[in-house]
Amino acid sequence: MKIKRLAKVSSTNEVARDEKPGTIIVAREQARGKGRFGRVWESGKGGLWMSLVVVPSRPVQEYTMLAALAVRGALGSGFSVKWPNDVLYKGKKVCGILSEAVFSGNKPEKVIVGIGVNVNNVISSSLNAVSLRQIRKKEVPVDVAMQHILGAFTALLELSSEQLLERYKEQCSTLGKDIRAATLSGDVVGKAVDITPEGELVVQTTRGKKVLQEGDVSIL
Ligand code: BT5
Repeated sequence: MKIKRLAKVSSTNEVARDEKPGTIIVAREQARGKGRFGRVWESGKGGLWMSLVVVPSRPVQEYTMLAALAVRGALGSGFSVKWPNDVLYKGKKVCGILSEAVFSGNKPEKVIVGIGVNVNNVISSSLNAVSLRQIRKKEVPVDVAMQHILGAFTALLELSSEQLLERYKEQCSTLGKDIRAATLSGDVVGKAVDITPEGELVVQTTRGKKVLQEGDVSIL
């Protein structure tokens, strides 16, 4: 893949919309880094803010799973995947992923896989977040983190959808836990029991199973 390095952008996911599959946009800083549902993603200097433009050969949610597994794999033990799009260290968010499909008419033209990792950047104390520098107690080279993640991502692209789902389920720390999921249509409380092939979370509640397409999960 061709890497384009930029200084300051609005959001690497936005810049990536104009790029061809096979391109990676990486920026030192984002003025309007974004999360899901238009949330603000803090993206000061020293973090890894990148977007991979890929051919849409899989459903978009599979790229989020792939990216989460790649980051977890690259960072090593102690890190865990939280459904649907986070990598955590001791319950604190070190990475968030935002995958977006770009359509030409009703045909997906490309998928943009946005990966944000707190490496050496300063994070607001109001966030339940942590950086690699805080964890390792020293500066971590952003480029090295990026190369490890890209290597892991490329290797995972070899997995079939079934293998990817199995791997994701093995690594997903949300599964098997009693949770509360804040969804767009209200809170769901129960035990996280499965992930569907579509990447949805299955929650066993006192009133039967609920299948969630999105949500912010807290462990009870
Ligand atoms: C995400 O959304 O976690 C997706 C974040 C994706 C960021 C990357 S950076 C490269 C690319 N370009 C972009 O513009 N975006 C992608 P979500 O699950 O909705 O979580 C957002 C929430 O995480 C916010 O509402 C905050 O509570 C919290 N947050 C914001 N900045 C953070 C940070 N740097 N570290 C940890 N948590 C943060």
